[in-house]
Amino acid sequence: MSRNEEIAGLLEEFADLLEAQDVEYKPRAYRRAAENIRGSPADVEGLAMDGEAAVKDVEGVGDAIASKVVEYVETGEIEELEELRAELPVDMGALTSVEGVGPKTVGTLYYELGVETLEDLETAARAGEIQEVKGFGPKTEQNILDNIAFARQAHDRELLGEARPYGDRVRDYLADVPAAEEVELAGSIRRWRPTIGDVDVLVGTNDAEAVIDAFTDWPQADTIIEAGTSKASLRADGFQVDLRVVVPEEFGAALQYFTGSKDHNVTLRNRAIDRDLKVNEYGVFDVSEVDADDDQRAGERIAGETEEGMYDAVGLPWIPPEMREDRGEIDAAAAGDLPALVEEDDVRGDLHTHTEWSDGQNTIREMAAGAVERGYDYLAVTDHATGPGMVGGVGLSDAELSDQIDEVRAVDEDVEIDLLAGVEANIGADGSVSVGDDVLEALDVVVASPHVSLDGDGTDRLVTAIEHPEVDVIGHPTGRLLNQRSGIDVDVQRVAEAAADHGVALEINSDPRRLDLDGGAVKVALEAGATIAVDTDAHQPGTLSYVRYGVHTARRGWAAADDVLNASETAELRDFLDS
Ligand code: DGT
Ligand code: CA
Ligand code: CA
Ligand code: ZN
Repeated sequence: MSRNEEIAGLLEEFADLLEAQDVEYKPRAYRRAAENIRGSPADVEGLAMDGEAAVKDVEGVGDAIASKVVEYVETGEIEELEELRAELPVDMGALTSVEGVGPKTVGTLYYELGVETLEDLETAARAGEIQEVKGFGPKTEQNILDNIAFARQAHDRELLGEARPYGDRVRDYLADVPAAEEVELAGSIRRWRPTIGDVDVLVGTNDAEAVIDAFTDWPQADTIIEAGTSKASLRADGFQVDLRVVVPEEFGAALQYFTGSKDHNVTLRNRAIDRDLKVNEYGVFDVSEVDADDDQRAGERIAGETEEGMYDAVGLPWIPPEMREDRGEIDAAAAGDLPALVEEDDVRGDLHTHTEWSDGQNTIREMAAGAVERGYDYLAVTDHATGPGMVGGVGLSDAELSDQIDEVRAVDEDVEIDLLAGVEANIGADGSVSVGDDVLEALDVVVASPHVSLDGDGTDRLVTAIEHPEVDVIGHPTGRLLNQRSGIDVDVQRVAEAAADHGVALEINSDPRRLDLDGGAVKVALEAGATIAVDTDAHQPGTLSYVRYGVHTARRGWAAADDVLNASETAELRDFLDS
């Protein structure tokens, strides 16, 4: 598993701290390098082991940054960053999560008022100290106060897209510990919830001590929160990681229990009770002969080693973790109606991507190469159209879109996949679509997305866009940004019925900051007969890999491959787009 995300995060922290100290230019360079490392298909840790020159192959990475990446990979820290952290001991992540507070503000408030944490910030704002600082006023102070509550609640949970690569690394690390017989992630991260409270990991072993020792020795660990005989918790890079250790005979039971969700487990337990069985984290027990219930392991143990065995003991097939949200999955399993969920390999292309024609970072050709590398059959280029919500000249005019169609056709001649000419048009507050009809007609794919007026009820607006004869896909339908804004309210049932009627697909935007639609909405949409498109909204080839998060979100919505537009073959896709 690549450590690009982690390295990018460090460089971003570097940039923030430099910016807080009013350093010019450098922060921009660090951010650019971070973004390129994050999106790089190459394993930057591997490059670092080959030396600085290899790291400099990544675009935007010069001598200074390359040497820091190598230093980090070799020693586990960057001295200059450690010094900056000591000089500015602020909780940058928490403070900058307050809307309107950037790294510069954090620096100023630290040097002027000693603000280090969100609590300090709130105290200072309430005491009226912030409005006294040069460059601030009563209005800024009030804004900060208003935004603290939201930031505080938002900061409790990490994005799946940040936590999951981290979880995968903990799991891989523990899997290499000789005493560990089985290792699995559990909890919300195994269910692929869009946000994660903590990273739960479970190990089956006959030598708990060895596993816990190895865990607390994990080089990534910053603080050990607790270390007992059967569980341990630590903090690393702002994540809390909870380890539980069980004997192999009880691994399946513990995995089932600690995967949750709580509601799923309650429904499962009730089903067991109806059968004179008891389900808990130690196994499934036949308690028909047991009176008192104070021993958790009382009764005849009929399952516990595997998760399949746990479900089987209560008369059910194994239920995929993404479905375990108590949305009817236990009844469906009992009836033999579990869908065969879509898998990442079923996806044959991406229908929402950007290039440097709008705000993407790469050429059409480079994006196409990224899609070829993923083994796709097709890729739609859907740069932003100009219109409401597009600032700074990002969006393309109708004339530019026409030029782009020619360029897409030309590149299509040279590449192994089918390139589709598309656009991401803006859905106005009234449901209008921001591109001329003749251009829309000439395009293969029209994605229409809301980018402005992202509050209140947006159902009518989306339905109006769906009724537009040229629209094929509704992009990120609610416009939500996780931990930042909730987006428009949508009656998914109504929107999905309209989408089904008009042959329009509803997107799962796989960008970890969005995951929009979410799993619950996908389930409603599919039941109403709609088709889903799992798109990445990639702005560079590397983030085509976000499809992973979209596919698992689709699975949370019970989607099978034939519910997903871009799991279909090119001919079938074209039929959908043409009709
Ligand atoms: P999170 O961490 O907030 O994203 O959500 P989870 O689901 O990972 O919750 P967490 O870490 O508190 O616990 C992991 C799993 O363990 C949870 O999904 C179900 C199970 N579990 C934990 N505490 C309880 C409990 O008190 N009752 C039941 N039935 N299950 C529990
Ligand atoms: Ca958890
Ligand atoms: Ca936990
Ligand atoms: Zn978009």
